[in-house]
Amino acid sequence: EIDSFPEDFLWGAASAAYQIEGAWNEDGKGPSIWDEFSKIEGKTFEGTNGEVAVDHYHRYKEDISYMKEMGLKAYRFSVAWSRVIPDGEGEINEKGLDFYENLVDELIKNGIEPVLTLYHWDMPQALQDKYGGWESREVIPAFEKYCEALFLRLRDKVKYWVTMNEQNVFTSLGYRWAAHPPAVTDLKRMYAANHVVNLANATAISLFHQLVPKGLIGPSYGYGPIYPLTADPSDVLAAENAEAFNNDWTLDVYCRGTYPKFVMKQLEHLGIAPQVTAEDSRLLTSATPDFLGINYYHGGTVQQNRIEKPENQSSTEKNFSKTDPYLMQPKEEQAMSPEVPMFNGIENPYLEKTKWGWEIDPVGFRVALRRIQSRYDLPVFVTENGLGAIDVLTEDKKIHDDYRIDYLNEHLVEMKKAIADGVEVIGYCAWSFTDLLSWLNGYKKRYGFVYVDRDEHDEKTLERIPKDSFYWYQQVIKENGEN
Ligand code: BGP
Repeated sequence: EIDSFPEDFLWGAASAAYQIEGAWNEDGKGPSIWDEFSKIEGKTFEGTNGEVAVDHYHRYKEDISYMKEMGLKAYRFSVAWSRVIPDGEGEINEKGLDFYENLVDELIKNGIEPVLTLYHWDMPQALQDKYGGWESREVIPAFEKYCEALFLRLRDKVKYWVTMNEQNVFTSLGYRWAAHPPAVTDLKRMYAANHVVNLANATAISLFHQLVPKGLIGPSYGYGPIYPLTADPSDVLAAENAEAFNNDWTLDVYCRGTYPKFVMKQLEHLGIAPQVTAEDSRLLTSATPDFLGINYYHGGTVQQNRIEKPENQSSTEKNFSKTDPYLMQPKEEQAMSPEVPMFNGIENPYLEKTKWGWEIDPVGFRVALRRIQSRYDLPVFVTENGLGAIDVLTEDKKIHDDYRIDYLNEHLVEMKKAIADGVEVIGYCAWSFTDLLSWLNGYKKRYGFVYVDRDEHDEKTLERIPKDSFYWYQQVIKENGEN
């Protein structure tokens, strides 16, 4: 039947190391940029951090027992680089590798397919200090060594691998909005870092294809389709421009090995383009992902820019407001942005928003999947999608999160339509399995199917309590999405 989910569809849920593990300095783990960043006053929500997080490091067996109860087919997690190589490039810490092998064994024992993310934003602090992190090509061999250690240890057990999580988001939050480490506002450095991440991604994929021929690997990209505000051709052009800057800029490199010419020309004109050598181009075109991971939360809407370019632009640091990572929304104060004359982010009058101002747009999910299929023709793995909300525990210890069920259900309906449209989707990982640390919103903004009893600064009992959505998703999986 054309409009069903495939038999072996991977119904999953996702997480990331810093957001769940805790045990930040145990068993030889080195500090990551997030361990350090969260100590800087005023940087994270109420100064909250991941030192304990939801203590998954010590409770992974309990967490997996809930996954089994739910009937989960796949679980996406990330490896903390500084657990495996504490200073990022030196000695391998066997205890770090052991933890992830034990986790993988426990998943497999319970019939759950592990999906392993190599980089979910927690660069070893030592590499940030020594080389400037992703800004420097020196981190590429370090990343390769780290990947090799994991490929060799886990290649017989893990089939699905993700290289980079949302490079568009971590580079723009790190270098454009100064909201994530290294917390600067410098577009030249942002584009330089993007290029190095692309090279590291391609290096990891090449090595993987040599060492793990039976496995599948790809990056996870935070994708949101761009809409024009009106049918005014200038707004339509603005949307094309925004799509090129926001999405093609990264996805073309992943899937075709080339940067979009239009964006490159603009960056060259402004003197902020990355340096791409002939050897870089050879590497980028030679390493193609096996699938494209997509994290979908929402897209964005733009209109032609109506802001006059200010005279005497200055490149001095501006007080940028924290903004939505999924859409580069050039504002007046962003005088140095190449996007300023080309498009202007604007509210979509047709869409409702979450408490955190994220648009709720299930149809956009179908649009996203279709666009990816037609532009890149690669299988898609939905590696994140979910609703952040304030969940209230009732007196009898229940969470009635019907809002989350509605949100997820609407997205599944659209995903199913996209599959019927001809998009090859191999799996869907809801964000997230348990509640966990939201990078900038602490433990207030919850996403999990399983509630975790803790507050910003009070670890309380860390008890796990399945929410209503847990039982709903259990049923979805049981019926293979045919509800
Ligand atoms: C994605 C990240 C996840 C997760 C999610 C929700 O960008 O890959 O790690 O955090 O967004 O974001 P937030 O916690 O900011 O609501």
